[in-house]
Amino acid sequence: ENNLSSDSRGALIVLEGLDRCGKTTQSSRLLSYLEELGHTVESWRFPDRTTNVGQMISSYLANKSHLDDHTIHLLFSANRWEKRSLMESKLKSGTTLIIDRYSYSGVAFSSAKGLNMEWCKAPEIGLLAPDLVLYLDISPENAAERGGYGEERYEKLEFQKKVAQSYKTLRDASWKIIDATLPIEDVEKQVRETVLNCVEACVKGKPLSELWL
Ligand code: T5A
Ligand code: NA
Repeated sequence: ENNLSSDSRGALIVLEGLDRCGKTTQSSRLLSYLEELGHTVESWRFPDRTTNVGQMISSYLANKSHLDDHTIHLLFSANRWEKRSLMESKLKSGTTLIIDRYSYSGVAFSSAKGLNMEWCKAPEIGLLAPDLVLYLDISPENAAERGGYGEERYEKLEFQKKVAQSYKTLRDASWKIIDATLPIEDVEKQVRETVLNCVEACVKGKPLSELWL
């Protein structure tokens, strides 16, 4: 029996990786899997493009508006802060959250532009710390081959190489590295095993904690 959330809080599970690594695909599969096991679970993503802040971010990513690098960094962070209290209440009421991108994306992408990493981390301090970060590991070259990049601002091979380097410096004990170059079903298998092995142990009796650890 796998009780991720019985008589305890939900787990905060984050998926991270380069553009095209397969986060969206794996989030929805993990959601269905945990639902089938009887868990209360929701799938979220950042940026949350539905809010006012999220619409500014979406316009920036589509190259329809231009913002100073620091300004857009703070908007990405604000977009997480506007969901923080809901996130906390969901987790405390036993809902597990699967989140497609989080603070690690915020820091990895902005620092890849040359912004100071400590400066990038500062506005994330006090957001909820994930119990588990699934890093979908793929080389920038491999990711670029997946149907090619679209029009979004960061979907460029040279930039993604810098993002991959930034991610490496952010790894901590909550991270599990998943081989994202395998077929979708094999990636899914690794994700399931990691979630079942780690999350119950992570969450049992462990209070919610805050970034930056
Ligand atoms: N950003 C984000 C910041 O700069 N700061 C921040 O704080 C945050 C939160 C938007 C951008 O914003 C940046 C990062 C991003 O550049 P987004 O909307 O999440 O972020 O966009 P992406 O992450 O780029 O979303 P993608 O759709 O490109 O990638 P996914 O979700 O990782 O990949 P997915 O699942 O959609 O799959 C991509 C393609 O690959 C195929 C899929 O079928 C699909 O065609 N695929 C596979 N092919 C072969 N083998 C597999 N195992 C495959 N898995 C999926
Ligand atoms: Na995506």
